[in-house]
Amino acid sequence: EQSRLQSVAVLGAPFSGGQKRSGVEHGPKVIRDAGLIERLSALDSSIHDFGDLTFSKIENDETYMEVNTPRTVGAASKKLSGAVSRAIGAGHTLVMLGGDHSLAMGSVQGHAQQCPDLCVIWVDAHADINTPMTSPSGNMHGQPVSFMLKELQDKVPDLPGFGWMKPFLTSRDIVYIGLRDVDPGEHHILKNLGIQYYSMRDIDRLGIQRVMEVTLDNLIGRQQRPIHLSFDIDAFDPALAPATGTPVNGGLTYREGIYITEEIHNTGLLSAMDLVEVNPVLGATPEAIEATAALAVDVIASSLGQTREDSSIHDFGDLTFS
Ligand code: B3U
Ligand code: MN
Ligand code: MN
Repeated sequence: EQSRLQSVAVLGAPFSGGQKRSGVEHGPKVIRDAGLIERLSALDSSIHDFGDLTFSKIENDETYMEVNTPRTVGAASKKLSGAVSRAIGAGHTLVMLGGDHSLAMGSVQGHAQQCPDLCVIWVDAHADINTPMTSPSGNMHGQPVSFMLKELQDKVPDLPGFGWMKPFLTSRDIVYIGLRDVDPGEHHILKNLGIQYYSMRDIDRLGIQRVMEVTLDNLIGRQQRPIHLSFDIDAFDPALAPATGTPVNGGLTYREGIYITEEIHNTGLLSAMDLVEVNPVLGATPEAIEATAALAVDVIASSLGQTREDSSIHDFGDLTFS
């Protein structure tokens, strides 16, 4: 039936202003070149490629309270937020291709405009919950979660470029998976707010199956609600995803990563996802770049229903007999 077909919108966000290493703005191109749209077209959904947003550089974007390029980052996320909100409002499941992880401020906020009761699963080596005061780098890709959380409202100053954004999420609405590089200030926030997280050590202890069971039970066990998956490719081990800005040893295996996305798909509640931090300029060889991009495609396809058990139906056409 036509109306039961899930409709997926793919939106590129070639933006790198949330950190200092150039190249991550080419993420959308390499993920597309790795065959994303073709792979999604094989699934039981209709695919709408919305192309890439364009972001303009803001001149004289001076550091503010040690935050780098706040106006540029704020304007990019504002634009992304509007596009995401429209796509979700039109009934699509949204796939955002980054770009650096500061973009999640825009994508999650835009998603929340349409779905105020959403919850977030943040798969990452990093917690990205520094405030401008705790950030060791001043890079906004290490801070997006602090801007979303209501409980941190007093801890996050009003930055130029962020007048459009008010905190909209509570600390009970987010779960982290894959953490292994958390700054002291971030750890303090996680503990203080009682935020649920599963570090790589927790995955070692519990296994990924149990981690997903508890994650989903906590977020959607009592009430069904839309899921926003924010997937940073650096959650994977650097052996699998070398082309990224801040690789950290000891990451997710391929099977752990895909198990996460399969379980999220199986809830039937995935409403939007980000795939961020693929940086082709940082791959040492063409093979390293292609492997990272192919992994990103696998993560997205699996989130949207590609399984390891049953490949989709292939139409071999008709034989002809003479
Ligand atoms: N926590 C550090 C490093 C970092 C965060 N996110 C990434 N790296 N990718 C920071 O700068 O906030
Ligand atoms: Mn991140
Ligand atoms: Mn990260």
